[in-house]
Amino acid sequence: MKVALFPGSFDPFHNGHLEVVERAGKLFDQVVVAALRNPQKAEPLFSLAEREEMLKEALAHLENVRIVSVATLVVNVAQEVGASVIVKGLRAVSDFENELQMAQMNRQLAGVETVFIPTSSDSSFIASRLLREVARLGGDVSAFVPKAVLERLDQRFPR
Ligand code: COD
Repeated sequence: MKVALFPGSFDPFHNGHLEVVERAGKLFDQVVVAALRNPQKAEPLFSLAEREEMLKEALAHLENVRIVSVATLVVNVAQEVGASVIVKGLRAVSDFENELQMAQMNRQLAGVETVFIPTSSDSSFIASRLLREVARLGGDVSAFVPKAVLERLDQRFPR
């Protein structure tokens, strides 16, 4: 069975992420979506437990997808869940340099390959950072996030 790992901060999970999971689900037997702590980012808006809950609700319609949340190295998670491939989304050339470096490091560390899924133009501009900012300032992000995420954002930032 070919298992792929899709790791991210998912703070919050949005429709760009969803597109990557749905497309990866067609390429692999199982996709494990892992919410992780990105050590290079500031304190997250949602806790790991909250992000895991939102992921479970937003991805409940996909049979070959499972969710984990962990605070460790991506390659450790890949080994734990039996994934031989890491899936990443690519939005723009600006993503590439950093993603290439991580792919090379993860391959050196554990022999895990990385597969890049280029985003569609419909979702390439969506970024968790922008969604947090728009929601915090009272803007409407309903077009960019699954219902489960919108509900949590509305609770956090009542409009
Ligand atoms: N459309 C499609 N894909 C998208 C979009 C979009 N609009 N936005 C983001 N994505 C993709 C990203 O390209 C990324 O592949 C994935 O979705 C997750 O994105 P984020 O922003 O939620 O997550 P990041 O980039 O903060 O997550 C980074 C990791 C948590 C994977 C990284 O920090 C990490 O590996 N951390 C663990 C520690 C570790 O192993 N470090 C060593 C790395 S070599």
